[in-house]
Amino acid sequence: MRLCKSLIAIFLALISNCISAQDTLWIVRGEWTHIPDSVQAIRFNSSADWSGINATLSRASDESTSLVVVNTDSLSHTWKLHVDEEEEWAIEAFDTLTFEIPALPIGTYLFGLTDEIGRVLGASGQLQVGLGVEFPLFHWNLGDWSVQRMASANMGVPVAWEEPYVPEQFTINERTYPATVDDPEALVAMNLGDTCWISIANHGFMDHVFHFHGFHVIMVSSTHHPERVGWSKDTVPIRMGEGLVVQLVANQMGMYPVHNHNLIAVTNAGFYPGGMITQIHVMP
Ligand SMILES: [Cu+2]
Repeated sequence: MRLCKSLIAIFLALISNCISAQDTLWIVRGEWTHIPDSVQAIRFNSSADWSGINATLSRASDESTSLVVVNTDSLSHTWKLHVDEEEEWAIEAFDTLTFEIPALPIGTYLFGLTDEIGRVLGASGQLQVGLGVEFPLFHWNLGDWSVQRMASANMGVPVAWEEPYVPEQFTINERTYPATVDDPEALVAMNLGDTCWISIANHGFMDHVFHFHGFHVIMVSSTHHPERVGWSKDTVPIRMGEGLVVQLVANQMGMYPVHNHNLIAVTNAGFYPGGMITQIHVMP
């Protein structure tokens, strides 16, 4: 009887594991209304339904897995998982393809469309490998946006990459402050004495740097600066295209801001406060 119960428990655990692992991503186009100027955007979504928020993939470490990508857009795209070999894949309009995700060590990696429209319209998410197992996990996908450049790229106008880039929106998980603190993935809420990991990916077109108030974080992994693993810092640069993981120990109570140290990036179209600000809440 007991054996039977444990077999049922294992079976249920297997089923729930299958359900929770995101095996399919949909390339979806829609109107992005999370920033004040609503604009046409493209996302990697976790279902065929449009969401302005890019999906997150989660995989165990050191295990190769597969991923199905469904392109619901009327344009063909190319996409890439930004790991060592930098292999680029093409997917035709309305096509469905299966790809292999290689075995990877613990860390945060970026994936996203690489064709000009797909990239500028913001289809880019993070692959979390071996995270959320030991400690609770939060994640921040960083983005910077020129709405005018998005609108003209969407009309097929080639991007003038050599011209000055003046983004006016700065997002964490495709939201600007104060909406960032309504996002349970971006707001770091913890109990005193607990430890969490934060998985950060810079999908934007410029480098960013985050300042933590009240805490130093420890670098757990970094795609661009592996030599910094183990460093304890209160200010963390995240290079364009970088994925990194930091560990935060809630050793004091209270509410603390975390923000981009570049002051233009803490505004919404020039108005402060906005952009890349979130908070750490430590409760008793
Ligand atoms: Cu600060």
